[in-house]
Amino acid sequence: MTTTPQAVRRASPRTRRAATPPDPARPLLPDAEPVRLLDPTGTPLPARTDYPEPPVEALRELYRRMVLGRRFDTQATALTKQGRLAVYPSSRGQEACQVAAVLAVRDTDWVFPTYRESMALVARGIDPVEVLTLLRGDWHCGYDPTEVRTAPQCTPLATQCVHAAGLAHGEAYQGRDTVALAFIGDGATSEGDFHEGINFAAVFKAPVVYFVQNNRYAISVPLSRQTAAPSLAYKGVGYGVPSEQVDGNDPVAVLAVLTRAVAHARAGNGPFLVEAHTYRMEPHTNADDASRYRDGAEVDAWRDRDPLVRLETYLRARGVLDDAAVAEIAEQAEAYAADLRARMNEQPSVDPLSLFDHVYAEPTPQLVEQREQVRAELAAASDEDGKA
Ligand SMILES: Cc1ncc(C[n+]2csc(CCOP(=O)(O)OP(=O)(O)O)c2C)c(N)n1
Ligand SMILES: [Mg+2]
Repeated sequence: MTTTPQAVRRASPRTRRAATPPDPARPLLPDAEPVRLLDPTGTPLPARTDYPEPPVEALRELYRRMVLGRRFDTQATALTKQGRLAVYPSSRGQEACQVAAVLAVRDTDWVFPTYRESMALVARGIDPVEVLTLLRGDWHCGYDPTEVRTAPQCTPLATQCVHAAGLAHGEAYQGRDTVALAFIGDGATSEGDFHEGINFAAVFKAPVVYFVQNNRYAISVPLSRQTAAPSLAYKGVGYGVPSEQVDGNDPVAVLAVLTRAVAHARAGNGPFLVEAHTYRMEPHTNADDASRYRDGAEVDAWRDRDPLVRLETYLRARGVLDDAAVAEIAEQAEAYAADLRARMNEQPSVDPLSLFDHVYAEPTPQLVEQREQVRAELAAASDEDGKA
């Protein structure tokens, strides 16, 4: 018997449902709720098979680096008040994101930070004085990016998204399994470079994890004026990129979600987008007055969701962190801050001619000429000083 069009129309609801093709966008969409493994009091939530809890040793190391990171952040803010740093964008409150991100990748992977990520860079093991060189205004970048496989901190918003796509594509092209992790702010997802970067990475299946720290503000612009999307993670679907949302103040969940995102990229499945919901506790930088655009009650509500307290409570309850360990880590953090203070008090010696280094692999004739002009002016000034 042949099936007539009428017979198809009369088919049972079950048959009709079976005939509907699966929605190809569905697997790309994030869960409607951010992934969370600890509640705000540090109590574990039911285990999830899709996001297994990271090993306890990784969580203890996460805690240690978060404590060091927060101490570094407080010290850097103090250095701006002492005139030792030109500017500092604090990431206090974002410790879970900053530290879990660098723990989720290998030393051989590449990280693409913004100006906000100083804490992530020290958590990656880069010398804190080298991290602060840019913010002291001494040089473009204090560390050797190729040595530590970390791009210079990007101030032009979202440009790192295309750099990460290009690097990841190049590494894959040469047969290496390097992953690139690009940090992005909520505001930067409105920039063209974010969209161009993620589209390129998707088309060429470049192994990039785009990690959006949605800290609710782009300087004074709140999220509600930034996007009409249900969440920033939904920006992946239009490019064919799977995504997930995570509670950015739950350190265990951030590490679990990023670990899976990195594995997805490394396995050759292309980019992955993660949005972490978090909050910047301090002003945009030390030069900003946040009380002009957000009220104290909002800040207080987020103070109660402190990621460091949440992880400490959990690890203590599990019996894998005690008073002695907490005191020892606090002592390490004090020593770290004291060393940073002492070294930042030393007057930096910067060769003005180094301004021309590394602009291009081969300097242009104009740069060679300008370098010679500066050299001659400096020599003349030093002769004048000698005569005086
Ligand atoms: C292309 C570009 N436009 C504007 C700016 C000025 N600017 C610096 S930081 C910032 C806000 C960025 O907010 P967000 O992406 O949410 O990152 P956050 O500072 O919150 O970490 C703006 C507009 C810039 N640096 N680059
Ligand atoms: Mg922001």
